[in-house]
Amino acid sequence: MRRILVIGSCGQIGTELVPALREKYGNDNVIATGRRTPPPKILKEGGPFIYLDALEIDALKKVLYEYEIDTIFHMASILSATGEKMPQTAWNININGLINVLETSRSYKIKNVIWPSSIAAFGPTTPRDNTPNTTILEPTTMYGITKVAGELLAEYYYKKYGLDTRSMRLPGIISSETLPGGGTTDYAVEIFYEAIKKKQYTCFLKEDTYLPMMYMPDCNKCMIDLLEADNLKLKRRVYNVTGISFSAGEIAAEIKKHIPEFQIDYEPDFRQEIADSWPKSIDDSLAREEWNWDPSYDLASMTKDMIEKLSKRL
Ligand code: AKB
Repeated sequence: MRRILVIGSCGQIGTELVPALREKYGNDNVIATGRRTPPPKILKEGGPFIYLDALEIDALKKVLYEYEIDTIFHMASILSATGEKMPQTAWNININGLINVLETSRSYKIKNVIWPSSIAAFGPTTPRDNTPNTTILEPTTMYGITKVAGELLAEYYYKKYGLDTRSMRLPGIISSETLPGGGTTDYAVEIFYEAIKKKQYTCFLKEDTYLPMMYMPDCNKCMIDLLEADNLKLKRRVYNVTGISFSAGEIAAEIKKHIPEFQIDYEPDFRQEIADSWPKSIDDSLAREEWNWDPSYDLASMTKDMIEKLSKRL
């Protein structure tokens, strides 16, 4: 049985990934950690939770040793929009945190490190439709720069030290438990909360902005499937993955089918430029071929499920 450390587990993905990992690997085998944010009930009560800052390498070493960790999910990251407000902090957390994880993993003989990259690794010079796995990586955001540097670092540790690093370039993640914070794709989550609570949403991207997205249950599946994939079948360390591509107008129209009074207007801000530098759709055929990546949700089923879950809670 694995002993898993999830760094940055109080964020949008971590709060749903940890319960999924606990279900598969056992509650006590998944150690959830957060830097400062008090953990949600589900993390605290479902198994071990400790405070850990990946920037503090000695604290990280102690946790790996004391909890006999063999697998790490490194989820702590500053996202694209916040990264543009504080680029130096984004570099510090995203890159120095990652280097600490890679270094300690190398010396503590960790079996697997899963570290998500992002569609933000692409930039305006990348082909935007059906973006291939291997293509131009010239991002124009600090977040994107940290993702490209991180991909190269993870690959470097694999080649030089044999550390089994695995990454997926995540698109925008849509989830119902914890709101995302500081990303460009956040609108696709906020829109559901506002549609249910106020029947109105002002979107910070234009109506015809297409971005690749994925629903949270598929994201959990993606993380676990890549972790469990046979290394002999993996021909690379970083994979494109995607679920659904839609525009802001299309998701609004889908929500309207369930909430006919819902109204949307568009007031694009600085995040529009970030969105315009990212792909509209992703070619994830290599992930499908090499580790059977196969997401389940489309726009209609994701929207229905989000509305059902949030309507009960809000
Ligand atoms: C963001 O919008 O910054 C993130 C991402 C696509 O990596 N959700």
